[in-house]
Amino acid sequence: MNIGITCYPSLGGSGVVATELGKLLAERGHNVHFITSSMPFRLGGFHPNIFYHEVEVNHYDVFKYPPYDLTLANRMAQVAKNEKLDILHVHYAVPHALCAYLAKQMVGDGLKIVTTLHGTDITVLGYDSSLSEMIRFGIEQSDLVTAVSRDLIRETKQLLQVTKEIEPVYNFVDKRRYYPREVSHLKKVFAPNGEKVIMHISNFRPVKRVPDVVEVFRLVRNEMQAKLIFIGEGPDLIHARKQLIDLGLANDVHFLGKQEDVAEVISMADVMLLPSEKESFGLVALEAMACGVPVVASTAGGLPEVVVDGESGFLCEVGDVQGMAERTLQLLQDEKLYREFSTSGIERSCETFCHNKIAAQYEELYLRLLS
Ligand code: GMT
Repeated sequence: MNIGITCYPSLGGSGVVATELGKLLAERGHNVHFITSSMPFRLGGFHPNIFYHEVEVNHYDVFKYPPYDLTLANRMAQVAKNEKLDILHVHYAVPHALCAYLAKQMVGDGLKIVTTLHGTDITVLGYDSSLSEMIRFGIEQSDLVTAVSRDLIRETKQLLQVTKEIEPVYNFVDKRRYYPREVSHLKKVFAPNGEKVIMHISNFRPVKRVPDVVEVFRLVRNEMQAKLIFIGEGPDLIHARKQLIDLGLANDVHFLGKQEDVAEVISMADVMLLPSEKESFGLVALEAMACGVPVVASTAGGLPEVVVDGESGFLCEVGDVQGMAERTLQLLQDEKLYREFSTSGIERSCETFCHNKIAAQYEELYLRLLS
């Protein structure tokens, strides 16, 4: 098949999933055309059947706001025609599903539009009345819609009164890269006295509840030697830094910033902490499980579909920092329990979220659409 993919190419779960899916589809023999505003950061390297079509937005004085959406739709239509695309798979409803709809109006019904909902396109933007009608329209007009968890489907239908069928297709992890790595050399640097490592990876936005991460760490640190590692960047990072200094914990935290490939870094963690307010899936939780790292997270959104409470991690109500700290300590202080959780997370990531299984699921949906 000739498959076009549009996503947000910079850091972020939806861009990661879209890019990794494109690479898998190319490995499986399809021609994959990325239509994005810049090179997707996870693309890396040379792939003989992956092509990149940049969306270049020109600036004219006549426009107060450069018309990115229209330029994207125009580029999608060009690529669809020139490359004879069968499928245009867009990740994130806004504006991508709408641009794809417009492109299809330009090239005709032969082009099939698949839209994948990732989370904030519904759980944040869906509440914005200046966008919600448009999001519903984009979903209804797509030939096929998928969402990364059942909880996201429930919320989409409830919030936007969408009648269209939405297929659940979970995110995946590539087992060839995500597995428990030997990282004693890194542990010597970041936890030189054998301290336990608690890790948080996110875009440090309010929905991630970064102050809860700091509070859980403080409660854990009261009981045992531990280090906190932050990966990623975002608006709440600066507040977390101040909070840690005020608590006298500045020497127990490492800020590693944005990391393009977290597969190795995650193996340094003993527990992955994800106390989010909203989380339609929680790719980081899955990546941690694949590396044998138990997760302590909130029960928000699709997290209970990823992490089995009491098996591959512990889930607590949003804001229950005391509970999260207790669960983290339980894991860190009970070696047998820790090993069981670690093994269970690895098995679950291989069975339910295996990269080949999910790529095949998308392939089947594409074929169903084309037949
Ligand atoms: O987590 C974010 O804020 C980034 C966001 C995105 O759009 O890239 O992530 C969303 O999509 C990811 C991939 O499907 C999911 O793993 C995240 O759970 C989801 N984020 C939220 O729902 C807040």
